[in-house]
Amino acid sequence: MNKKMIEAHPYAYSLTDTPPALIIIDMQRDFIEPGGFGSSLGNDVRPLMKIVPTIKRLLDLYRRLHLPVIHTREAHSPDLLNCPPSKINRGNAMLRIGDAGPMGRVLVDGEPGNAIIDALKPLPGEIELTKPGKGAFYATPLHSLLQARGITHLLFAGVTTEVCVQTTMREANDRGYECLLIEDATESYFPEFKRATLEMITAQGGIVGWSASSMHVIKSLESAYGNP
Ligand code: TIU
Repeated sequence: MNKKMIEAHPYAYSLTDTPPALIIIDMQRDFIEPGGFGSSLGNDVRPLMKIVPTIKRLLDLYRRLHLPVIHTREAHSPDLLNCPPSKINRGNAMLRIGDAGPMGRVLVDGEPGNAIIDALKPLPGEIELTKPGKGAFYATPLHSLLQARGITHLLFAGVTTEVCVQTTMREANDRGYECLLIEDATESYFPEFKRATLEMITAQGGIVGWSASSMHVIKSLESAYGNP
């Protein structure tokens, strides 16, 4: 394996001199803890906790090597003006966006449930981006933030695999980014949807991008960007 490659599916992912950004999608209490938006939609949120140590390992590596990290949160303004009625009214949720729940108003910026979980809390200086949609490019400055830093390669972690992670990866792919989804750093309420997403992203020669294990990602980043 070349020094600047990650062993990946469907084939090796090439790194460049400009390190890939780690995009950590929506690791917020609303999706991961009982009583938030995820459970109000009828989901068992407990399986999502199991990726936290893996994401923490990646985050620790990124911090140690001073590589770029971007945290996202699905969040609406308190007046809900950036939340279309279609999103509020969709489905039959016990708690709708903007309603008061056990962790404050659901999916509203600044509420306790909207915060990123303590274990993965952004450090001062790290970019924490709020997004009103499922994709992190829609109605956010993400593309310009990345362009300003010359970043062309993105590694993805977070939840949920088939909703916000996949949507963001597809948005990024269409904008010309080389995208890789870290297999054991993403999770879904539906194991079969996670599996299907990994397959559909990497099918057809990597139609949306690559996937790799955190072990291979960490090993390659250490080798490419760590101290010699
Ligand atoms: N419901 C679900 O699976 N996901 C979301 O609503 N948002 C994210 O994936 N972050």
